[in-house]
Amino acid sequence: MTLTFKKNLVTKMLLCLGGVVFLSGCVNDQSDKKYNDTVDIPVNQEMIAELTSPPFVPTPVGKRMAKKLIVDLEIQEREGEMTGGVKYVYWTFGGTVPGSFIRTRVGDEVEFHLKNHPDNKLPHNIDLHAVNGPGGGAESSFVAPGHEKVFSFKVLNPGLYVYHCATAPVGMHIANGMYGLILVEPEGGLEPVDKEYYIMQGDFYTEGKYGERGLQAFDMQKAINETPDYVVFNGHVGAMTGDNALTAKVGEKIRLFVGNGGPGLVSSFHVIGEIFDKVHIEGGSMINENVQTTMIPAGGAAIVEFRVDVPGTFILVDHSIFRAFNKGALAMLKVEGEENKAIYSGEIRDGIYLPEGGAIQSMPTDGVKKEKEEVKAFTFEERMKFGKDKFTATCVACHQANGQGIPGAFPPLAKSDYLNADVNRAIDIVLHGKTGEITVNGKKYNSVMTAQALSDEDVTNVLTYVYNSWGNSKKEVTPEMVQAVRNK
Ligand code: HEC
Ligand SMILES: [Cu+2]
Repeated sequence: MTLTFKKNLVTKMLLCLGGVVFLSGCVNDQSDKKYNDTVDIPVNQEMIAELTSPPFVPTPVGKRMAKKLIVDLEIQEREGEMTGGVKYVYWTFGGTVPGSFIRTRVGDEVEFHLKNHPDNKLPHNIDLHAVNGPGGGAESSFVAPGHEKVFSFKVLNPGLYVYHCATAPVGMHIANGMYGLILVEPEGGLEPVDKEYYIMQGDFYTEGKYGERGLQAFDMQKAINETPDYVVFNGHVGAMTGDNALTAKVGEKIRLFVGNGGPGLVSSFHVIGEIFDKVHIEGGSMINENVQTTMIPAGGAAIVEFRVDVPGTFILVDHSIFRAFNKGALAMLKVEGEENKAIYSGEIRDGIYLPEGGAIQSMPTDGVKKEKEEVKAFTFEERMKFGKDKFTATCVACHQANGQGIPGAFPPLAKSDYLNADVNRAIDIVLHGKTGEITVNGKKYNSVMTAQALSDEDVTNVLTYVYNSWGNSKKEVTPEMVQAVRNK
């Protein structure tokens, strides 16, 4: 890495000598010097990075020297609750949305270990906006389920940065929750404060409308149209309200690390009843003061700081206000302590801003599946019903809710000539997965379908459902047919 930088420098010097003076680098020795100092900060010791789940952040770097920092991040695809009775399959960095918070300092050399849990269905990768390198690490970190990738980078620029998955279809991976924040503190650390929290906004696109119960599939068309059903802080409605509200005491200095994963919307971040004393605009080095609302772009961040002067419940919102009261973009900061009538004489009652049906929910953290005895289908109707459930749980992430697939990435199952031509081949694909080029309805696909760990009964049901839906050839698959292919 150091070598490449040296080479860039040489090139730059040659350009300067050649009389190309419009390059600011030629006249600005100061910034070059600072840059080289950062690149050359030595790292002698190794340290395992502390990673935290939102809304918490790791210990500040303080005065510590630059180190080799080992980051161990596991990708988990897991079902969670968007709001009361509404289930969603989240794709996560570290089991939460947003993903684990990573805290570094300038000069650290990060050795990144990205692990894709063997129970996952899809390959993923990571693009960290704090990286100087192709794809922000994405090109070196593409990892299949059951594998681990390692790459490393030198932390050069201080600031608050977004990281996200950049695997095709990129928008879909981000929409399912694959984003988080990495903080790069300057030498000597950020100024100490009393409380720090981690908040990240995201928009979600579901088949059903807001509050519609049951497991909700991702809706690609709504995502393309940028019309989310949910806009939330920290992955689901009510992640930081009621008993899960953020807390502080009167007189404390609060620092919020606020990110926006998108994928679609820009956030107008605002705390009702507070003024930001300081905002690190866009997470960079410029500081603005006395700010009411700060813009956080999709794929961007901001650090906001304020002192809480009086007790009460302060509501954090995206000030595109229907998102707050009708789509979930609302959190609470509860401040306890002495009243100060000189600053504010009045009363804010807890809970008045809760949107209808905004019950407090948390994402399950155990990830343990209950073993149930398999219920066998006796009739065609039962096969269709069980098959539909299995399809929704297993195939829908790639082939989509109506089997339409995603152009260029996942082939359609609806009216698929490839599917309808050969039932044994379809059984084989579901049992063993598929790679290599295939042509479906005149379009070429060359990708990977991972083997699905399904029983003969499951395969029978899911393929019966697929063959008898969306204009397909209405074949009925039997367990005997599946068994024959399995034993081949
Ligand atoms: C991880 C994403 C993924 C999941 C989950 C998945 N598939 Fe696939 N599927 C693919 C990809 C990618 C291909 C194309 C493979 C290739 O290019 O060789 C494919 C191909 C197929 C094909 C043949 C092509 C066609 O369109 O007719 C069938 C049939 C199929 N899948 C059925 C299923 C069924 C049924 C399930 C659920 C039990 C499922 N798949 C789950 C990604 C997936
Ligand atoms: Cu991903």
